[in-house]
Amino acid sequence: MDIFYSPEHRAHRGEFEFFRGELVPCFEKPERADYIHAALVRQELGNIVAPGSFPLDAIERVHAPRYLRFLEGAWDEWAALGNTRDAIPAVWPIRGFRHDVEPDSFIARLGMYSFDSGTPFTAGSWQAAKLGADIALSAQRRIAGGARAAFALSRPPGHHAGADFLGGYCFINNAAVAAQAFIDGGAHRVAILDVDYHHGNGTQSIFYGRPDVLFQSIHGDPKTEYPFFLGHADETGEGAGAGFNQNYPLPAGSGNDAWFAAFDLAASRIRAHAPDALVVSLGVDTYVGDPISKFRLDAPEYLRMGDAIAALGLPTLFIMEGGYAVKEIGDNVASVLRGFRDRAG
Ligand code: OKP
Ligand code: ZN
Repeated sequence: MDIFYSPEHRAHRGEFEFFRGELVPCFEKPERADYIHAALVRQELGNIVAPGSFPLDAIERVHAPRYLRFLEGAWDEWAALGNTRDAIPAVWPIRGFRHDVEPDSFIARLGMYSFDSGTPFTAGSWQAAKLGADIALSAQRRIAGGARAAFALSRPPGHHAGADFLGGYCFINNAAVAAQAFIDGGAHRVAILDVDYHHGNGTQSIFYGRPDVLFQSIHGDPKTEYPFFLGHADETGEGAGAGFNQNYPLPAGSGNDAWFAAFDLAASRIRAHAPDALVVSLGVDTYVGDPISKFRLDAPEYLRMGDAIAALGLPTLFIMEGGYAVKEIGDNVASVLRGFRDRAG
C-alpha cells in the first residue's frame, strides 16, 4: 500500500510537557515518525509517497474557521510578544465562564482553544499539523481513486482535537478530515475505528450527532485514563446520530484477549453499518512497553490486529495516532500493515 509521508513533520518539536509535577521532554517527538518510516522501508511495506497540498476548505469541513485562523497565526503572535519558548496553555474557561467573547490576550485565547497543558505549541506546529491533514487527504484520495488501502504516516496525532480545540498532542483531527472527505466525495457511510490507547474524544465530538460517520473506540477506561472526561460506554450518539457511537473502555492492565473481545464487538457494529470506507485511527500505545499507557498488547498482536482489520473487507485508510515506545513503534506499526497485507493481498 502507498505510504504518505513527509520529513517536514519535524517542524513540530515540543520541548517539555508536565509529568507528575515536573517538566519532562515531550513523549510525542519527531523520532516516532522517523522510526516508523525506517521500519516500513526496511520491511518493504509500500512506496513512500509525498503528500499534495490542499486548500483549507477540506479542513474547515470539520474545524471552526476561527480556530484554524488562530492556529495559523499563533506562533507569530506569541513570538511578537517576545517569547522564544513553546506556548503552553495555563488557563481555561470551564463551567460558568463565557465562551462567546474571544479575549484579546494570546494566552487566554490559547486556553479557550485547548483542554490540557500537555500540548506545547511550537514554531512549526501549524506547518506540521497542516501537513498531517494534507497527508490524510492525499491518502484518502488514493482510496477514493480505487486503492484498497493507504497509510497516512504523520505526526502530531489528531484524534483528541475537536472542532475548535486542541489537546492531547493534537491540533487537527486528521481522521475526521479524511472521513468527511469521503462523505464529500460521495460516500454514503464511513466508519472510524479508533484503536489508540486513549479515547478519541475529538473525533467522537465531531461526529456525535451524525448517522453517516460511525465511531468505534477501544481505549483505557476514562475513569482512570486520559482524557478522563469522555469515552464512557453510555455515550452512544445524540439526535440523528443516536446509536452511531460506541465506546469500549477497558480497565488499565487489559491484555490481548480483552482487547480482541472488544475489537470483535466493534467489528460487528462496523459490518452492520456497511460503510463505503473505513478510517483507522492507528495508535500503537496499547503496546505492553508503552511508557504512558497501560494495556498489555504483545508485539505479535499487531499482526493479528492488521489481519482482523483486513478481514472486514473494506477500503481502509490507516491514520497514525499515538505510540510512545519509540524503539518498538516502527515494528509494531509495520506489523499492523503486514498483517493487513497478508490477508488483503
Ligand atoms: C495522545 B494520543 C502524560 C499525561 C498524558 C496526554 C496523552 C495524550 C495521548 N504527561 N498526556 O492519544 O496517543
Ligand atoms: Zn494515545
